[in-house]
Amino acid sequence: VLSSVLGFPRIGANRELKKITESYWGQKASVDELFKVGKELREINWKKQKDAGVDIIPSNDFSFYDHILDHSQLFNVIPERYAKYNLAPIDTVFAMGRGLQRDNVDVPALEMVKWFDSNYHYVRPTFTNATEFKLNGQKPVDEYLEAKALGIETRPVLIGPVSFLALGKADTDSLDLEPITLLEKLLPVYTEILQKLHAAGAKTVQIDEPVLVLDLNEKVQAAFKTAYDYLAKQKDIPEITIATYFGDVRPNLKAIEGLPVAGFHFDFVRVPEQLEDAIKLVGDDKTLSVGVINGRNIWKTDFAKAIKVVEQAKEKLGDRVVVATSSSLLHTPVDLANEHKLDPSIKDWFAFATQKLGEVVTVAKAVSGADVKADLEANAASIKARAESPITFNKEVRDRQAQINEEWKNRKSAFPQRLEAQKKHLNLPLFPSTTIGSFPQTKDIRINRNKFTKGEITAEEYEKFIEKEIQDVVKFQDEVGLDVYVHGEPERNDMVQYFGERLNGYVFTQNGWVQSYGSRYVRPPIIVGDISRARPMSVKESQYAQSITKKPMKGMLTGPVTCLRWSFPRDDISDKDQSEQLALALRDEVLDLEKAGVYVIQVDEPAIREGFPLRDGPARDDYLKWAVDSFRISTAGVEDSTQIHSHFCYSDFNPSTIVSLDADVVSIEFSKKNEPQYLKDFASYPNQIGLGLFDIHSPRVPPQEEFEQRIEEILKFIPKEKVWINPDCGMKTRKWEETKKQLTNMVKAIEKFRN
Ligand code: THG
Ligand code: ZN
Repeated sequence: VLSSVLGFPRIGANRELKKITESYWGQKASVDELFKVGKELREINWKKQKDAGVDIIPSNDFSFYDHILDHSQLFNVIPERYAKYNLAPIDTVFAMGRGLQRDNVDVPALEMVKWFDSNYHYVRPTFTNATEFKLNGQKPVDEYLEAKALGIETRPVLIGPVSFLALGKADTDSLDLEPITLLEKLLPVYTEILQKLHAAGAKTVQIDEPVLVLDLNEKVQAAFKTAYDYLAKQKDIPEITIATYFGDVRPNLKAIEGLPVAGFHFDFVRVPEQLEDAIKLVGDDKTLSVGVINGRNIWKTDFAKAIKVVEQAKEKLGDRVVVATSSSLLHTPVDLANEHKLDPSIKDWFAFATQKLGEVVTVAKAVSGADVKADLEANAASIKARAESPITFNKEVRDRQAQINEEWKNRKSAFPQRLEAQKKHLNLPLFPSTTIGSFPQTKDIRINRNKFTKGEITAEEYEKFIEKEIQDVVKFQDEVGLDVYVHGEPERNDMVQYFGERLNGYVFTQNGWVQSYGSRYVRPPIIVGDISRARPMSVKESQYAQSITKKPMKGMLTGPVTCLRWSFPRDDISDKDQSEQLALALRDEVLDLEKAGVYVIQVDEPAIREGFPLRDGPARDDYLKWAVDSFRISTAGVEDSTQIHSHFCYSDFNPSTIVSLDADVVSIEFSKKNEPQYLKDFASYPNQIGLGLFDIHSPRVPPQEEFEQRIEEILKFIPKEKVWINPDCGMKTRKWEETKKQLTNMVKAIEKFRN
């Protein structure tokens, strides 16, 4: 039985990819240096997999920014506003991914959205009526040959034609276009790239069709047959394995039954129940790739369980079974060997991407009858030690959870009464302006944080430094003329990591980076046990910030669902229970902030949408119930006159979910939403709302008139008393210079409307 990996993290064990791309963007590294590092990373990853004994090793899983964006570039899905500059291919990719404003170039980024229910973001393929598919270059072939030159045979990975179209959208100038209708025009380009791969020597390819785990309309369902029947008729192409992951394919089985392909890959970590149907689907001639090593978490695989699943498949399919990671390992940190501070007994519970390579191979060996007894025994001991560890359980926390009732979830009064109390208390102008929380994380901030972490400066010195930063941020907001201030979060690394580091029940890595988008990575903290708050986590900084200004200072917290989603959660208790534990800890924090004189408190829940079950059904209602409850438990304890804000980004949000949170003010990412419907959907939002006015991912500075146009557009749909003025998201990834210009133009644009 062969072992297979669907994709490996491309960022490098020491974030080499981030460093070189950011140098390149800053014009400190040449394109040759950029490509050289890319090549080195690919080589390291392939060799690592080869050395681990992996049989089927992926290629074309590398990307300098985003692998879906690479396909847009490869197939010439490049809107004219980028194409017209005739930039080098890699610069076109970066311009589409992050926007570009330089000399005579001025173009915003394409929309970026969540990759299924993960914390990875892809750049949405954006089609126009003028889209003409053709091959631009041959990245998959080049990378295949590169591996081959190293003596490593790989299986190239492509996003499938149906998913590529279905995950994309129509551009503003072509809103009537349904991307899936472009299928027939797209397929010849797939033939071409597949023939080139074949000519280069590739015998098989992995074609990802992850949309198979979503609810699909009839047109998209029908597209599978069209696409794969067509490809089967083409001469001289590699054998195709269709890969799905993150969910349940069963509702779409009809769409893929009998497709003329060599095999399928299913995720049996997420949905073990689909095994029987998967076995039927592959019939008596196809291969089933059995995803049993979790590509989305950091826990050691329970070998006994995994082997059982594979054995079941093997019983029916014999040699036509492959042992695989459930998905690409893109979503896991690179290597546990780089962690030197974890308690060894806890470290023993983890497997990162590199360790998971070994796991795939071991499971494949075990089901092939090789002697891996020692490995299996060691694994069983780790699994047992974790299950029996006392650090996973806290009786006080469980008792408090048992006490939660409806009262904990409801504010004292309904919104209209709260609004009156807040008007008196906060005295804000029409169109109040604010920012989402973070301000630029400068080099100076990072240097001082590092020094403090390493003990090179004292806690007092660090505190002084943070206070100085807060003073600067307050002064900056005075100058720009904002209404509700933030302290800028200079003391925080990541909004989830920061709180994780202050809560019991969590552990952290030193180097456990995972790509979130482009060159931006996160280091998710790991929940290992019941969660509780030892002491206030954010009060000191917010209280200090409020003490130096008369303007209302907004306290900034990360909501329970987002803390959960952006951590590596436990798999031994439910998400609901973990979220509730976080909610209780945050409730205490919210009340402590209020006690400290902070009367505007933002509890961000940008990840609430990403946890939404991928398919329609009762699981969604279940999820919404506990997710909304968790938010309400954290926020509902405050007085009417205290204003609760929340913030959402990175997804298409359903207004009804947001309504049920009952926050007084919500801010929502909006600047790249060009669909008028999205605005209409929020028109009836009952409380106050700020639709983000500019894209904070881009250094681009929209002129004042552009802000005025956006506001005017919004005012056509939303009554003026409800409208707040704010950016799309926090500004921590921007530079001060850009931030100043962007916010100044934003605030200036308000004048016209106030007058
Ligand atoms: N934190 C976490 N997940 C997230 C976000 C976040 N997912 C969605 C969205 N925000 C993704 N956006 C970002 C934005 C910035 C950064 C990461 C994800 C970022 N990372 C720093 C970097 O790569 O340089 C490192 C942060 C650190 O020092 O810890 O800036 O905000 N969890
Ligand atoms: Zn945001």
